[in-house]
Amino acid sequence: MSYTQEVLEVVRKRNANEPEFLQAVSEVFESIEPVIARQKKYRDAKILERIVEPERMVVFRVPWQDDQGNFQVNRGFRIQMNSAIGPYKGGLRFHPTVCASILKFLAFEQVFKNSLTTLPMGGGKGGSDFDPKGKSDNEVMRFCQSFMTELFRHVGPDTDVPAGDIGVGGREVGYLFGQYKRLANEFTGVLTGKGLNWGGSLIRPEATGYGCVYFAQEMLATRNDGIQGKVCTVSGSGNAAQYTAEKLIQLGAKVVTMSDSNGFIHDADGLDQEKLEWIKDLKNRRRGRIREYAEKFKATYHEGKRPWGIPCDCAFPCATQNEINGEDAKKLLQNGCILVSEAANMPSDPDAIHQFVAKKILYGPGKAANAGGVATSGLEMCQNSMRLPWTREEVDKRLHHIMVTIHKNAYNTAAEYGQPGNLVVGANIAGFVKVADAMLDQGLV
Ligand code: NDP
Ligand code: 2IT
Repeated sequence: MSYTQEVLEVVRKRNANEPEFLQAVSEVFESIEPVIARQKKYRDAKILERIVEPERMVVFRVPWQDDQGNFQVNRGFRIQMNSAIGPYKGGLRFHPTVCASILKFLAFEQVFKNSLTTLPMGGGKGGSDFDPKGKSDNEVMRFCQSFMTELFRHVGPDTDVPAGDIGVGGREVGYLFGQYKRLANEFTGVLTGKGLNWGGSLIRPEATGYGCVYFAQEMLATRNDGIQGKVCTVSGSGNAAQYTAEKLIQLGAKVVTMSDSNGFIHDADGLDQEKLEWIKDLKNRRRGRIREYAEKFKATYHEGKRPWGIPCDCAFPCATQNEINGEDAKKLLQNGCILVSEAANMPSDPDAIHQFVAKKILYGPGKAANAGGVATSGLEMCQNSMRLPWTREEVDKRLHHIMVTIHKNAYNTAAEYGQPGNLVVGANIAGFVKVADAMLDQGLV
């Protein structure tokens, strides 16, 4: 049994009830096998055993009061996974499914993703099983204040810098920041994704989606192809999905689907900026359901279904983990899909990934393709430290350059390890080596 497999066995035993975490670890370990085989130093220093163990996990009670005056209790988490190359950095997710397994998988992915961005950021993730759906702004505010009342002692601009993820957007970051500021008596860049009037960076809201499309352009360029005119399916209708669709529309692609957890809409004519603005208002302000799109525009609504059966050239999963399974992958491939660029984290399950890699389509795994979000968070931290804001053009130019660099790094690393075009292997190896070498440099940490 190889060293990688030995450690994986131990990880499986120790975390038997954490399927998402085990899925993420298995994928990375499978990819880095050739590096581990070549380099005895990682085994000698037990780097794999260390890298799967969070440096620290904080779990806490979040008591709050709803609008009726009833007491409510949720569970809060922060996983501080790895600080070898910088302060812990990663989003907060508020969703009823949040648990240790999901946050550990996200924190683990974040370590390698942040390493790929070229910026000095370690990996972390946090959140709560709180469900913001159907809650009033006041309820969300009270929840966020209670959440930060505990979290504030564990975070800081040089320690751990959270941001948004599912269920955490500008509104939540605002309430969290306000409470941090009261408790710490400091105005610092402790969170990213802040409002533009109080330390936020231009392009941060757009960055995950725009970056994912820039990554897709880089993949297409390796085959002398471009995004213009491509029929694209997008899942989700939140932050990542909205700005993936926006950049695709700007570049002349045809976006034919969007979804939420209840179903998807199919607009065969394609979305334009006006229809997209309507969706932004629906989701960000009115907080309605995607079904309403089909009542307003000429489109069909498919309750309880995902959009992967709709024929497309390119697919952009922008909702959640494991939203593309083996069956979905088969449909996509049968319908002639040539590219999958992941704005979501781990949206393709292992069966789907193996099919995409085997068929040699252009496949951009989340930790590379969606790294533009956290990279622009890194740019927000940089602007906060300088106390100087950059223009929209400046941030967008840097984001674009970072996505080109991530693609080049993953592409070249895959070729170096004898698997040309396999960006799963390329991204995992490139992300891993930088962190592992930093851990070696820093001794037994
Ligand atoms: P949002 O909360 O803004 O939007 C999430 C979208 O995904 C909503 O349309 C939501 O539908 C849908 N969704 C959530 N859970 C499920 C589910 N279990 N099944 C089906 N649909 C679901 O979150 P983001 O757009 O920020 O996040 C989307 C993905 O992008 C996540 O995987 C996240 O980790 C990833 N990501 C986000 C980044 C960021 O900066 N925000 C950066 C990098 C990655 P509904 O409203 O019905 O719940
Ligand atoms: O998954 C992710 O990279 C994010 N949710 C963004 C994290 C961040 O710190 O901007």
